[in-house]
Amino acid sequence: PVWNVACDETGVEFTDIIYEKAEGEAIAKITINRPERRNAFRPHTIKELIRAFNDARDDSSIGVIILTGKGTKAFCSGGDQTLRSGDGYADFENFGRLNVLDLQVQMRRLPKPVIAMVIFVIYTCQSLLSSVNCDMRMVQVKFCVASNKVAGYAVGGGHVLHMVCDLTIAADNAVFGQTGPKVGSFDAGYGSSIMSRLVGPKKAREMWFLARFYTAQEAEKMGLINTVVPLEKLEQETVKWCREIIRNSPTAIRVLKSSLNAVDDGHAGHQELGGNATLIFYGTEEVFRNKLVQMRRLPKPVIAMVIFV
Ligand code: 2NE
Repeated sequence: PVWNVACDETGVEFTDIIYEKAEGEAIAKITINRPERRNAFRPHTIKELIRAFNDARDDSSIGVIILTGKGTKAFCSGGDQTLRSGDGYADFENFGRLNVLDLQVQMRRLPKPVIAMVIFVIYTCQSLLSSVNCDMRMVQVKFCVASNKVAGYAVGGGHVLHMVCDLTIAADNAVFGQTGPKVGSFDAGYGSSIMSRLVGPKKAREMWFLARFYTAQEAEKMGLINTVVPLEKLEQETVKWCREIIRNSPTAIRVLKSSLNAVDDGHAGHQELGGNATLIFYGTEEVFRNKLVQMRRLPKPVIAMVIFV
């Protein structure tokens, strides 16, 4: 696709992420843009991610959202460890409040599929690229594979983000794992419960207690991700999955997503599923008839006065 840079209703430019929409297609792409920190997120990054996901949710022309990381090395390496203090994570515009759990909830409840793309490599060695007269992407990929050093890390809180996504498509250089217990942190929320659902309780214990890293092939085998594709095919394959999803009924997908989550999400899951039922009900002729009857029964205007005490 042709990706056009997008913004949200605030019009304020993004700094920590790149937000794009595919021209003429129902796909949005959100890229964490802090490659110098292996795409670690700070509070400001999370605020921008929340803004972009909100926009993609409200834009009725968007049916599916890709989440990925910028650069050669990582999808996301979790919370920015340089910003940690006794107050949590704090950056220039914040006291210690990372809000990443809010982002996870938002992604989980978003009525459109979110696909983690781990990771799209753009090698930025300009001299190498300009010196060779052939397909740039192939040059990038061959160089990275030959160097045998590149790995698309989805680790720590970045690993949790991919788990919260509905689907994960990984390049064959991707690496997955939790690092929290090594660096004095943990995610005992979705980071534990969703993982246990995905890979089973024993494997989840292994992942958290030992804090090892796993290859894309191992991750696929344990059900942590959906598929592994060669690096050079990653975006192509991810877009192919997006197009297949978009061809199907958005309402069916919306209700299925909330239904697949409902059993794990308790009251909140029930509420999400129930909200979808109401939405569908509002489109029925039965509601229209009720509204007419109700309006006819009201002889005088009724004014609600709501008092905040
Ligand atoms: C990701 C990984 C394995 C990559 O290793 P490598 O060897 O490819 O890169 P390197 O040299 O470690 O990192 C390159 C630069 O990125 C910074 C590094 O400090 C380094 O900076 P310079 O020395 O070049 O200045 N960097 C990497 N990850 C960072 C991070 N998360 N925060 C700040 N700077 C980071 C390797 O870098 C790694 O293991 N990174 C740390 C992963 C980690 O422990 N993340 C936090 C887990 S806790 C969490 O995310 C969390 C949670 O548990 C609960 C709630 C919210 C968040």
